[in-house]
Amino acid sequence: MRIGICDTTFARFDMAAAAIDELKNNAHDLKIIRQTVPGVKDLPVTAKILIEEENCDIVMALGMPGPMEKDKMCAHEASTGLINAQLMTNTHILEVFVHEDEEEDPVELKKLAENRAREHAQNLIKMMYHRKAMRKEAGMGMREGKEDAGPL
Ligand code: RDL
Ligand code: RDL
Ligand code: RDL
Repeated sequence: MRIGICDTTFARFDMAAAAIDELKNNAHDLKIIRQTVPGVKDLPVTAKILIEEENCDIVMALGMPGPMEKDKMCAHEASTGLINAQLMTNTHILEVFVHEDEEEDPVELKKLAENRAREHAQNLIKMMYHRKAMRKEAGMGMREGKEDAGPL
């Protein structure tokens, strides 16, 4: 399995390192190809290159949208780009975004970023190696990085 990881220098925490650590702890036959770019709007083409030129089977795109209105616009544009890249390549790109204003306390924000990156990495493992494990979580109110909402 070839796994593409793209991340940004804009982010205030190295989410890719956490994701890669989690992937390596949970699967052995994987090769990681990592590309770092300035910001979230640079992620879609990077993910597409990882798929088409580096033959990645799946990609994680990690980024941290800032708190300003223009940052949220940027994040939405990046997200749309990531969805386009998935549709153009028929390949999953897991969007791992942590909005800087999800937590006020920097210590909590760091924890959230680390946990969200790790939990999306676990999702990737389930999607690529253990489809039945993901099926078992259908409708269970799963979240990444914070407590699960849980089923109704
Ligand atoms: O292509 C170069 C930049 O335009 C690109 O890297 C942008 O994603 C950078 N960027 C912004 O210009 C901005 O206004 C980012 C944010 N906000 C942001 O909140 N998070 C980012 N990049 O990762
Ligand atoms: O690609 C991995 C995730 O980015 C993707 O599964 C998202 O759809 C997850 N997601 C959010 O990131 C979010 O902020 C979801 C919601 N909100 C939501 O309200 N409902 C979802 N997913 O099903
Ligand atoms: O229900 C509370 C949160 O799930 C909700 O506020 C989400 O929108 C938070 N969130 C993001 O803002 C985001 O960019 C989530 C993700 N990404 C995500 O990938 N997974 C989440 N929440 O569970």
